[in-house]
Amino acid sequence: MSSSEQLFARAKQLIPGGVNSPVRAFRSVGGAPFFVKAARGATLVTADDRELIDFVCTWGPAIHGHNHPAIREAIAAALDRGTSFGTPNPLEVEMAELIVKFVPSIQKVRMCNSGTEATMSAIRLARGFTRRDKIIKFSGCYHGHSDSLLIKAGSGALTHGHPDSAGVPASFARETIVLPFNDRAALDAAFAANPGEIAGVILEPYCGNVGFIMPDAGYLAYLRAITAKHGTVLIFDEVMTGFRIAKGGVQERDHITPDLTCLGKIIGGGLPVGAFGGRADIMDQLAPLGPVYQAGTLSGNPLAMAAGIAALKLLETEDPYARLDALGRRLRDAVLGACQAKGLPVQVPQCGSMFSIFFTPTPVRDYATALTGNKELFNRFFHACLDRGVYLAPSAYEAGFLSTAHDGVAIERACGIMMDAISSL
Ligand code: HOZ
Repeated sequence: MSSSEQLFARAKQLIPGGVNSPVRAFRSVGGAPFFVKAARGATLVTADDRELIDFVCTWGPAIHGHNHPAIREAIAAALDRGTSFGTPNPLEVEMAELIVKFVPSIQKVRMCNSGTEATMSAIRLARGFTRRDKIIKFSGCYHGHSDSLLIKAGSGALTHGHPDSAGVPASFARETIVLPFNDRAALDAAFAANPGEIAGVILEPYCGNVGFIMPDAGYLAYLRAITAKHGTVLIFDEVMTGFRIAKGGVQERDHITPDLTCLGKIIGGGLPVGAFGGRADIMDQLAPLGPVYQAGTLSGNPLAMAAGIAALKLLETEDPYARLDALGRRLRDAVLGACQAKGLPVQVPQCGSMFSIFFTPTPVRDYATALTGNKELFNRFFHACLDRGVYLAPSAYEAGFLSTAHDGVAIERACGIMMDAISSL
């Protein structure tokens, strides 16, 4: 038995499914997960001493690669001063200043501990601010696992065939209207059918939890206009895209100003974190200023703030976005070329350091077209890559991520492996 197999056998005795987050269990792609004992740069080191080129990047945070020296030093320095104070600390202020500086729509920000907390709190805030109950989300968008949002959800929920989770009361689900992404007529109809009732519209402006999907030209501007017209709070979930698509996220790249934005992942530099922010008049409805309650023992944790500040400062000094996009295009072209040579229909949506691979002739622009991807073929591709030393997300419905560490040798090696994997299918 390998070390990973032994660890998984022990884990399954005590942890449901042997994992602390469902997609990690490999159930969708088949086989058993490997355990990782270390990571550096673009590489994971498994419990069995295999080295894998990693395109999961801890599901997005590791934009500088794993275990970057500047982030490690920042954490070590913070550790010397203490791990948690339960009082305001100076690093929270520095983090807030950086977020407000870079994310165009954010005037005030509140830190929390995960993307799920950020989206859950933003929804409550939108409801408290508008004094309305209903929200709109889009099928395939995943905003963490709170009750209002785990309906027609992507990511692990879709991967495991439960886009509507058990345990969400029907009465809660009734307050969530689910629409197809990229469909203006569906938006018009939902607002017409629920006049004065919709508190917020939440979306991943570039979807990353049903594979990677970009909005049609003008769609985000349409959303901005219709929500403004109806006094509805527009919430961008930029947990994945924030500081990744651009320093200021999709809103900076596409020049759209949402009312609230949810962040996570990169802003924690690899430690647990979340944040939500936006218009000052909305944010000031939060306790202690206003009536919308939200709190957290570890919110603004000094270690997470130190790691996140180091990660954001590196983005400021290195400005890696053109380089990351070139790496993304290199990978996309390699996959497209290999599939063309093999006669396999494929779609490879990519923007900057996010991408995904759908084995389908159909352009992917929403949940329904994402499902046209050949999942069985994806699973064989996934394992062919893994056997050769490249780790992709173990699901046909997750995005891939690149980091600044995927340059030179790593990206060329990964492209060669992926092309060979495709020719083996
Ligand atoms: N739902 C996460 C990605 N979209 C998976 C997180 C994890 O398994 O670590």
